[in-house]
Parts: sequence; structure tokens; C-alpha cells
Amino acid sequence: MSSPSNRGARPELHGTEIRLGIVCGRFNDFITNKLLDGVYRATDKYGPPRGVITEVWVPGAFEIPLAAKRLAPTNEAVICLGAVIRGDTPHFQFVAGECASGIMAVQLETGTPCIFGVLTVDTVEQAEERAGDDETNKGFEAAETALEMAMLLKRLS
Ligand code: INI
Repeated sequence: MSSPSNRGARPELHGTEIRLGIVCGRFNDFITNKLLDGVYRATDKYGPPRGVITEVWVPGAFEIPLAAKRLAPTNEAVICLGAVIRGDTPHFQFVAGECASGIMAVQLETGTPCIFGVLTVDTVEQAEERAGDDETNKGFEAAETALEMAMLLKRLS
């Protein structure tokens, strides 16, 4: 229950019993591997154990929503990791936009939270800033969001 002093605060995360799936894009894998490290740092802290997490890889961000849709029915949250770097890629906006709207569509269709851990940035430097070795890593944050949403939906069911 929330009281005025803790209203809106993130609940304590208990991930031990959560069935978690991860979809990771291989494109720019020098970044997505670091996001994945961030996810596992979070799950090492809160659960679930690494051995029970389902991790799959897809070629790039554009393929993430379809794999997330396969994982959604058997998991309580799916973390989607990718790195779309504008650079001089003219179809950046198509890849990033379709990935984002596809992930949203999957979570609304399936009822399983699908977390947007996909970097959409202008430069490699910006991507590296968001994929560091601490708890500001976007993969770490995506895992926290996944656990919070899975816990919330369990409570509301
Ligand atoms: N995929 C990414 O994950 N990041 C990118 O930056 C990217 N760029 O720049 O093109 C990218 N393209 C591949 C795309 O996701 C698909 O794998 C490909 O178009 C085949 O469907």
C-alpha cells in the first residue's frame, strides 16, 4: 500500500520466482552484449537465477518484436535489447520506429510486459554512455522495469 511518504516509490524487487525472457539484437553487438551484462547484473541482484532465464538472439532490432511475441506466452516479462545508432544510416527511423511500435503491440496483444531496452542514439559514444558497468546501464534498468511490471501484474491478477 502506498502512504504519502512512499507514494510512487518503486517497490522492493523480488525476482526469484519470475519467468524472464530476453531478446537481444546482434547488430551492434559490441553494445548489446554490454546491455545484456547489465541485465544479468540486475538479475544477479534481484533474481531470477541465470539458469532459468531464456535468452535468444536475433539479427537486429527489426526482428526483436517477433521473437518477443514467441517468448511472451511462456514468460512473465520479456526484456528487449538492441542498439540502433543513427550514424549515417538513412533507415534508422524505420528500424527504430518499427522496433518500438512492434514491442508495444506485442505487450498489449499478449498482456506480458515487454521492456524497451533498445538504445536509439545518434552516435557510438552515446550508446557506450548508456551501456556502462554500473546501475545506469540501460539493460540493468530494463531488468528492474521487467521485474516491477511482472510483480505488478501478478498482484493485479
Ligand atoms: N539493426 C539494429 O539493431 N541497429 C541498427 O543500427 C541497424 N541499422 O543501422 O541498420 C539495424 N539494422 C538491421 C535491422 O534491424 C534488420 O536486422 C535488417 O533490416 C533485416 O530485417
